[in-house]
Amino acid sequence: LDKIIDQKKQEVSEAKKKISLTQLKDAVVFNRKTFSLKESVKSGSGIIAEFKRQSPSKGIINDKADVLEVATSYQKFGASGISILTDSEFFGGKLEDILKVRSEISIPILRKDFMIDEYQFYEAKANGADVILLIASCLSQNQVQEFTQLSHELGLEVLLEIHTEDELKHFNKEIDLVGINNRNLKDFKVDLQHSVNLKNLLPVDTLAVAESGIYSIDDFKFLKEKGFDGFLMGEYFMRNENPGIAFEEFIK
Ligand code: IGP
Repeated sequence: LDKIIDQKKQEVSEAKKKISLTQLKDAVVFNRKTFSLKESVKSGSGIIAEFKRQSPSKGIINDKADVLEVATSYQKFGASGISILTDSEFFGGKLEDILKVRSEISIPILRKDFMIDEYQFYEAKANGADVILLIASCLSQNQVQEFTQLSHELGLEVLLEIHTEDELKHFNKEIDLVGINNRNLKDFKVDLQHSVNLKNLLPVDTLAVAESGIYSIDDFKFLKEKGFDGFLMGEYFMRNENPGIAFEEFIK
């Protein structure tokens, strides 16, 4: 994780040299009205389907699928939102993937990345994201608060990712959705029951998203029964040559 953060800091400082904040604010997309993930999770399947080419723990997952094709199918078959990895170094993603699909779909898009600098929130907005991820284990409580405020000023919603009881202190009532990562980012182990226990420590009206390691209908049903509102799923769909069809099969 430290390695990722270091790399990210470097990337952000490079990006700042190439594109100024003013340029980001001048982007056509910057002033668009965003879609609400909160609303769509409440009213739909709750599944946030992810587009992810590779990851540090799994290596290459799918380097052939086309982001536009996949995103279009995810929407068509009933996803509540789409998560797009934009980290290039470790996940093989790019910001332009969001921009590319933005005008073609009308469900919220989560920019899935390691957010550590204000600049990235402007980037997210300028490229068509609706929601951003804040990972508690990468940020101080103060940063979470400041970044949440900035996100809201920009019209972006916030998904706060936690994994431990200790990280509950990063929660505040301004946060739109809380993601509980079933996967420990340090050793990559998946434990669904651990997530259920954590969820039960949150205020009852919190919109809770179960993240990662959902590999079967049974996993999904279990988490739904335990009261999760949202389900962030990537690998299960992306492993297939055609992730959109895999999603269709799963949801019917
Ligand atoms: C999806 P999975 O196991 O379905 O592919 O997981 C998503 O939860 C995972 O990609 C993720 C992630 C993250 C990736 C959750 N939190 C933080 C990068 C950074």
